[in-house]
Amino acid sequence: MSQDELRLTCEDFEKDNSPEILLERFTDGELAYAMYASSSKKDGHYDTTSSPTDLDNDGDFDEEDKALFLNLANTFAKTCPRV
Ligand SMILES: [Ca+2]
Ligand SMILES: [Ca+2]
Repeated sequence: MSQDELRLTCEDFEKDNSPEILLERFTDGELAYAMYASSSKKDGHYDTTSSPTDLDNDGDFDEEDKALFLNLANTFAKTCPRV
């Protein structure tokens, strides 16, 4: 049985004084995919995602995957220190 791990990180790697939320998925310790969310208004509300990923494993990337990730990002963002 494989081990899946999800890692969420707050980091302002676009250097625009608004942190991005990075998601990395590891399967058996190997990075399977990574994507990030950013806040277009820099107000802590995450509404933009990077590269598409099939988060819900139904074979496509669509609004469901995007909504899933943005929900995660917005929830996690509440725990991030404010810059
Ligand atoms: Ca940023
Ligand atoms: Ca999908």
